[in-house]
Amino acid sequence: MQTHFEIDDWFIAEQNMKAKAWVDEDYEHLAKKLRRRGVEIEDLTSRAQAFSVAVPSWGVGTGGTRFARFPGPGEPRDIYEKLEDCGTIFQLVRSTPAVSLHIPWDRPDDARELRKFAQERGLHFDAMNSNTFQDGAEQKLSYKFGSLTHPDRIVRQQAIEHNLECIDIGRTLGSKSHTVWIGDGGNFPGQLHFRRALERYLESTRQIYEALPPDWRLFLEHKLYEPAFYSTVINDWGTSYYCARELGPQAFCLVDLGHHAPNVNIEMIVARLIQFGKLAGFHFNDSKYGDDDLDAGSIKPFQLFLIFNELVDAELNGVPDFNPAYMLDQSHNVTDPIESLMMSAVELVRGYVQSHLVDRQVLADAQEKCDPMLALTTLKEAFTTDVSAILAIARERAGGAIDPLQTFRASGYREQKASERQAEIGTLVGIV
Ligand code: RM4
Ligand code: MN
Ligand code: MN
Repeated sequence: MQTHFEIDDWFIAEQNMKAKAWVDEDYEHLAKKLRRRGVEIEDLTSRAQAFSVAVPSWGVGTGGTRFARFPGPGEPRDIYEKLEDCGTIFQLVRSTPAVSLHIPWDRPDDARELRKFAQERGLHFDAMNSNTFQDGAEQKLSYKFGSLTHPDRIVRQQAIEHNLECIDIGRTLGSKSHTVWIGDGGNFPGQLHFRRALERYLESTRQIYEALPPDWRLFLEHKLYEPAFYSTVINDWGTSYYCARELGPQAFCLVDLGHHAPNVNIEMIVARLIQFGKLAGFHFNDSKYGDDDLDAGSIKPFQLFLIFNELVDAELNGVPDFNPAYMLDQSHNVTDPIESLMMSAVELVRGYVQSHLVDRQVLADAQEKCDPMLALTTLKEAFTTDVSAILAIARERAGGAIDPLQTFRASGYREQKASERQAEIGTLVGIV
């Protein structure tokens, strides 16, 4: 008797048969159009197949806001069930082979066993994430007034040790990076001594840095506000860059798209960090107002494209040691998290492939000849090209679904999980 429902590969193949003829026709047509522009479609399809983005373990549960959380049916109740859902996302879209864990939310009893469980689903572990923005059940001292920058040395020590534990777990899981995002900051003017708080941050992160295995990277994640509403210690990329430089060559700056003030030119921040050799990678999501954690590409798809345009430019330029880590970091409050994560992954591959369509020579000439209209239309030509057929064929060739959303819904996966995962998991307020 099978107790854990899985989508069969033959079911995916059967669903693909229904859409295959139309997709092939679209693909052939697009191939012809691209050839006119001197682009070989197969190159783009291989690039689409090579693209990968990590899924956050906390993204497969329904998120919430400060006001409420409305759980969906069949939510994963533990890390094993979360990995099952991550496995399903991977099976359908094929571009999400890695999972990023948050400790203590996903602290494994047996990290070796967890690694094996993931491997059996074709998954591996991406960056570890520490959590010193909440008080955990087994924790002695509170982070209410800070963690790595807390005025009390003993609290800072506790936060440092938590980060060391994350690295330790990550070693067993085969992870190669550790992300530090802290909520430390002040809610009122005068609450914090700005310079002293940053000094403490550096002093604490230095101890974390020193514990890194030699082949690991440390990712420092900035965010302008929330939970602190007046001042945040690591509030912007400049502060993050300063700290990464102070720490050393294994420290980099992570860009979460939601962690900037509205209208900030994020693609330019990306270019700066590439130029300074300090771009760690991304937490992809989208937002209208702040750290809304909406689905990637849902509000500002052109911005997403422009970010990929910088990344592809660096890739094609052969920028040394250019190796950005891609991850989704979203909170799904009103959608099925599996559907959101699948469709977000698809949007990232779209931005990546479209960026490869930019005629770099024409763009460079337009820049040199001070022709902003030609520069913009060159970008727009790539951005407005519908590459959906390339994405679909790339998924199909890798054994995934031509239409992941329709295939997921037709499989009855969520309904099956709703009956398998009966236990009440609560309606707590919060991000997860
Ligand atoms: C933060 C930040 C971190 C994420 C937490 C849950 O705003 O984006 O990366 O781990 O939320
Ligand atoms: Mn993030
Ligand atoms: Mn965030």
